[in-house]
Amino acid sequence: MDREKMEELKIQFHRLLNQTHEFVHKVPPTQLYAAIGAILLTTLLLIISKPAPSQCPNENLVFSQPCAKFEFFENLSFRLFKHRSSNTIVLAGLSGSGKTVLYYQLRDGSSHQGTVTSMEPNEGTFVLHSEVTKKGKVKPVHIVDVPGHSRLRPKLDEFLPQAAGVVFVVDSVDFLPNIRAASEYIYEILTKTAVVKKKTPLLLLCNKVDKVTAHTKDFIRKQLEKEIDKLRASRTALSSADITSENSLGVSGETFTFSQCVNKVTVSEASGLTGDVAQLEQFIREHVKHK
Ligand SMILES: Nc1nc2c(ncn2[C@@H]2O[C@H](COP(=O)(O)OP(=O)(O)OP(=O)(O)O)[C@@H](O)[C@H]2O)c(=O)[nH]1
Ligand SMILES: [Mg+2]
Repeated sequence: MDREKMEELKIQFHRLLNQTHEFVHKVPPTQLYAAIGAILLTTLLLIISKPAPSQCPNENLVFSQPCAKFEFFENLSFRLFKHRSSNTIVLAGLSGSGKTVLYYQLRDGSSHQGTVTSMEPNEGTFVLHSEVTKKGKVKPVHIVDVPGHSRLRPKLDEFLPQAAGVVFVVDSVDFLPNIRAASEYIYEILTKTAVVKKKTPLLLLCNKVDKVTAHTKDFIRKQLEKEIDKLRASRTALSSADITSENSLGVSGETFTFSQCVNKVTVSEASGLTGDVAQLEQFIREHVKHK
């Protein structure tokens, strides 16, 4: 009885094989190769889509070999099949506002006191220092610290299109003498097409609050709004002059407030020097979600 069943199965199998053979011969070879290629690629991507947890420990250097390999294929698969959510946060602001100190606080949990004016963007992909001991899936963040020197600011354009968020660092102590320059820089960022189109969220981070002479974040916000309003009026009047913005700002006929921006603008405080960066980390995690 069993033998009979085996024979029957064999016959059915051969029939199926013949049918497949016939079908394959009917299909044009190009279509066949494309189908095989698609199957192989999908299988490959499925196999490598996630590393074993042991391959990606919560370490600062995510470019250890297995993770680098994983990142490469992850990038590839996301680019091919879906829009990859960005993990880039850009730190911008005037020279001396404290961007590099904040960068080190986020990365190492220390201020690396005595930083000098940066001549190159500081860039790295790492697990935030405060999250290193966290268990589970902690997503590394790509932080870019763009120097405030006016000659290096065009570097910002390289990073803005891929930014999940922009942090504009303000020196809360030396705020008033630099208000014009800070407002011009913020105006420039808020009118960039890359920011307007993608509605990139902006955090105005009032830094150096450890100093008693630091201005409050509400004062800083209001003063910046007033200054940007003046700037907007003069820019509109001079629209045919060389200072042209990529996009207009706010609502015409109304006094400028950050709430009029197409992107979300929030204000919070920090002290890079003393490691008070909780509000900055909150902003980062709001826009670079864990996996
Ligand atoms: N009191 C105080 N000083 C700070 C704080 N953060 C930075 N500083 C000081 O401010 C100065 C400038 O800090 P940096 O981080 O180098 O400034 P930056 O924004 O990177 O400047 P550029 O590279 O020129 O664009 C340094 O002397 C820091 O020690 C802070 O939170 N509190
Ligand atoms: Mg710097």
